[in-house]
Amino acid sequence: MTQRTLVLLKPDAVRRGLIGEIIGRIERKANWTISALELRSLDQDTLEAHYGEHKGKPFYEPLVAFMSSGPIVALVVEGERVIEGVRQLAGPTDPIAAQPGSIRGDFGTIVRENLIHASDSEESAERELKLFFPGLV
Ligand code: RTP
Ligand code: MG
Repeated sequence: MTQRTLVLLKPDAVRRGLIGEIIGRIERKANWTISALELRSLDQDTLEAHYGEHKGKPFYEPLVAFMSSGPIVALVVEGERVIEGVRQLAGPTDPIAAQPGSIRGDFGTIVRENLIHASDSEESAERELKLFFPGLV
């Protein structure tokens, strides 16, 4: 099943010089393709739409502050079962719980600064791709 997913390299990944490392792991996966890629800063409206499901939770405000603390890299990745696959490469949300070999397990520090976002379902992917890359066909 060929899918598309939205991946964000969060501000900690950019600040720490991990863009190449993380994108390299995605590229090394056979038959996955990067079909869009951009370095950008996120405004409050985009962040509110993107993380709307977490509004009201105690970590929401610090999450939005962190996500606007520097530029991010947004990418569209497509390929076989790529939604599940990039989540697997990323590892669990909490880097302490993430296994070595996963991106968060190898480089993550605290739960908020966990380097990467990847869409978690086909519905999320569709919504997030429209939000970040509205021109995508
Ligand atoms: P993401 O949405 O960024 O891909 O991460 P996720 O699905 O693994 O985790 P989610 O539950 O959706 O949480 C979104 C992001 O919020 C930050 N977070 N902080 N307790 C906390 O301080 C806390 N919990 C979550 C993380 O940056 C997480 O990736
Ligand atoms: Mg999430």
